[in-house]
Amino acid sequence: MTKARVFSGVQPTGHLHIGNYLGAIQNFVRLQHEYDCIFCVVDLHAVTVYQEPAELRRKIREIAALFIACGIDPNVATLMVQSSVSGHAELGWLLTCVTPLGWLERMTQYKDKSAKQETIGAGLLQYPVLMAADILLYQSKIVPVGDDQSQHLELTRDIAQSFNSRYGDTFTVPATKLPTHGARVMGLDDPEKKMSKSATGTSHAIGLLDDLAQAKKKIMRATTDSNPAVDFETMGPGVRNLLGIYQAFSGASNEQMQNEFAGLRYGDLKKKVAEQVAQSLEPIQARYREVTTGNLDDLLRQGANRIRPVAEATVRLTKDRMGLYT
Ligand code: ATP
Ligand code: LTN
Repeated sequence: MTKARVFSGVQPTGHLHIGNYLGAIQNFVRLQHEYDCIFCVVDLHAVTVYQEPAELRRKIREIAALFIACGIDPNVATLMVQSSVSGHAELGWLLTCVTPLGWLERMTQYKDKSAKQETIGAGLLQYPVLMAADILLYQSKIVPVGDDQSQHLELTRDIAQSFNSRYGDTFTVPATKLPTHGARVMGLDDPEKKMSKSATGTSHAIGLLDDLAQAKKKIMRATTDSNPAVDFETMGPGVRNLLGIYQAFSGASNEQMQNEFAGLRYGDLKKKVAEQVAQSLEPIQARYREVTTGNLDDLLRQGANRIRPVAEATVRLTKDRMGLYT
């Protein structure tokens, strides 16, 4: 029996942090043996805001190397860069033409990102249609992402269903796969805000490649609340976030969390979280240093070559359904 397809993408912007790992990449690693997985560095999404060209190229390789360092086996899953398969952009256009503008204007990520910019590129509005194209291009069934992407996944399903009902069955309607713990890791300095690559605070995020002593210090400085010790009934968002990070990295059950942390003073809670994070990041950083750039380019090219025929078949089918010239 053929395995169901999984697709997900990560943008080559900024440094990957533990939110990206716990929200998405940890699930990539878990799913790779059970499904036919494609993990993609989505560089076409990155250029919806200006990227310095040489830096962008460096970042693309950094993300691909981190995928491998986190445990994705390029002999098992397909690793690729979005812009090396032209079907992403092509299907993106075809789907743009069946997407009402109002659906895109409602997207909260668009509203947040456009509010921060003086001039807004049209690509920022179209961004979720390109994401839908990424997913639908490979007839993906499952899309592992963090919770911030749930709205974009709903839109993807709406676009697929609306195309299917207008032109006949064409696309698989995909399901969102969130992790049980770590679906929304919050900023250490401000637990009301999602941990983000683009935030500027020095103690906001823990990068996967952060110096481990620095990473521990950031956790020791994390915002908590005015209680002295962990109380599962009354804890605020900062404490909940630290416990969530611990549970997502360690895989501890709710009962184990209760036993280990109930009544623990915040200083000791932070020490345990800091140790757990350092212990989990250490092997990732060691593997990252072993991944070589030369091989990486070959792997990414092979990944794209292997999967391109699937993309071409979907674009051909879509064009055919729409009455375009194939
Ligand atoms: P930014 O962190 O700047 O908002 P992004 O979310 O746009 O970046 P990506 O690198 O493309 O960036 O995200 C990769 C994956 O990481 C996505 O599946 C996303 O849902 C997930 N993710 C991002 N931030 C978090 C977070 N704080 N907690 C859990 N998952 C996250
Ligand atoms: N929009 C996502 C990145 C992304 C993606 C995708 C995720 C682009 N295409 C396809 C899953 C499937 C983000 O900003 N995190």
